[in-house]
Amino acid sequence: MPSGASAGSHEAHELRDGGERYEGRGVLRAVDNVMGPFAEAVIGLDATRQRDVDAALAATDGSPNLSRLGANAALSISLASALAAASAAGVSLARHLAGPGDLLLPMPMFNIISGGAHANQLLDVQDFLALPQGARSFAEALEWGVAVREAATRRAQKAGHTFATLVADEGGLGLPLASNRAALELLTLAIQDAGLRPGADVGIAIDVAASELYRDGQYSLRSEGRVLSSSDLITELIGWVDEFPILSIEDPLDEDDWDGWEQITAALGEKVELVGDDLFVTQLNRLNEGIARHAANSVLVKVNQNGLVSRAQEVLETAHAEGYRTVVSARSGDTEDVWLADIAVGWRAAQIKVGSTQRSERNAKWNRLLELEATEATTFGGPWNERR
Ligand code: 2PG
Ligand code: MG
Repeated sequence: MPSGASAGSHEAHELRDGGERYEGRGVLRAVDNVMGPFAEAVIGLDATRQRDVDAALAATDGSPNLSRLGANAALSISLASALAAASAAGVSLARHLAGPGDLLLPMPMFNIISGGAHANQLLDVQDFLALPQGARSFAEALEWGVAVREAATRRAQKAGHTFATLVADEGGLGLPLASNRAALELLTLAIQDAGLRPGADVGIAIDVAASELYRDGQYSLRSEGRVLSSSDLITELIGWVDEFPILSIEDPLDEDDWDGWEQITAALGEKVELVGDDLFVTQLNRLNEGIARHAANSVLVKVNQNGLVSRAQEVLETAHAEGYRTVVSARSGDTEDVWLADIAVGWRAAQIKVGSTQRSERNAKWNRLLELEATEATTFGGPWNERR
């Protein structure tokens, strides 16, 4: 099961063993819960009835956030059920999830430079991503993503970062740059170096992961030695949007700074995608609150934040029905499993983010998307393609 280093505090509960083994991160208790109470609850159920399987898991746990038996334990069975149903029908997981509907290949977002919890806080902003807004197919988008990633390495090395071949948790470059703006500059130049036009072929997305910067009502940009109020941070981000080809900002503010979220949505929501990750944590009640308050215009969907496949799907479908965009996402701790790619395609998410074009747990998912493009009847889409 995936696991995040910069997890939101409202996520479903991930059960770890504690103690000394694996520095407390073992999952033997979660495995016991899979083999014991959860197995008892689902053996004999029809795997094609995902909602029934998930309802049985939720009832067996009995807590609102799967904190008794573990969301990681529950999700392993919930996903296994979807995979079993697809396998029994002899179709891909993407096709099983879509039913008779169309398969949509999502617009990928490639992590190029990493900061925050994924790169020992070298920079405050966690992800600087390339978004190949002008690509006409997933295969072309992937080529462009790789080209930008490679160009960024060369540019960083030329600027004196000898160790720019070493990678952060999601395969991006971890660089001790002077400021967050310096990372935006480097990424813009790397897009050019790759022979692509910033803001036309490839734009920029960032994940501020601002909950990690928030203490006592203030945001601290430690790499720049600055402490900002919520409205100062909004002004700062508006400045970045004016200066750089930024199309998407994830978690610009803390997970409970609802007022700040309302303000930034009013200021930028018409021109920039504002994605709630820690804000919504793939939970329907939090998404509904965001919709009611006009906070954000897009939701990050991570199935392990919820713990149940059908409930994560309900969040994505509610977002689509309410005009919010969707970005399906891997975690910083992830495996070479590829079901996430099928989920994004089967659920018709607009975008997907699984890290960089380095590290096998990242490339496994990009490769699966290539495979789906080659073997299934799909269309490649995303908000930016439709706008062109
Ligand atoms: C995020 C994710 C993936 P983590 O914040 O969006 O980049 O990170 O899995 O550490 O929460
Ligand atoms: Mg995030």
